[in-house]
Amino acid sequence: MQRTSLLSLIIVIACGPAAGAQRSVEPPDDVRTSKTRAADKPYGREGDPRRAKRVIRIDMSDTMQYFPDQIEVKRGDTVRFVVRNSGELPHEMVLGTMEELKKHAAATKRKATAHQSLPHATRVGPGGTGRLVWQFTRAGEFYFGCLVPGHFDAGMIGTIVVR
Ligand SMILES: [Cu+2]
Repeated sequence: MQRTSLLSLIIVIACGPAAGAQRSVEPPDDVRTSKTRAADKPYGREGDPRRAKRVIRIDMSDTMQYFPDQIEVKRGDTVRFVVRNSGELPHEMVLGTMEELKKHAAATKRKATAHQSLPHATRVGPGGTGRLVWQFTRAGEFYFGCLVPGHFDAGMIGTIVVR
C-alpha cells in the first residue's frame, strides 16, 4: 500500500465516529480518587521515573518510521520510552490523540515550535537518544508522531493501545 493511501486510511479510521465519541474508558479507582492534575491529558500524565515498570525502546529513522510503531500497554502503567534516532535528520516522539497531533503538525508547518520541553514529547538529534516517562491512565487508542515539519504528513506516526 502506498504511504499516502495508508496515511489517509489512518486518518479515516481516526476521524471515524469511534474517534469522535469519547473512546476512553473511566480511569481505574486509584487514578480516579487521586486528584486530577491540570497537566493530565486524555492519554495520561507525566510519569514518575521511579515507578516506571516497563522500558520500551523505539527507533526513529529517516524513512519516517518508528520501530516498533505499534505498542500495547496496560492502563495505569508508567512506561519509560528510550527513543533512539538512527537517522541523519532530527526526529521527535510526541504523544497525543490523533486530533491533537494533526493540529500540532499543521501548526509546525507555519511556525517552528519547541516540543522538546513538554513532558509528553522528546526531540532527538541525529544519533542521539531521548527519554520520556509517561503514565497511561486511560484505556483507548492513542498515537505518537514526529512533528518535525513534513514528517507527520510523510506518515511518521505510531499507535499506542492502552488496555
Ligand atoms: Cu521525524
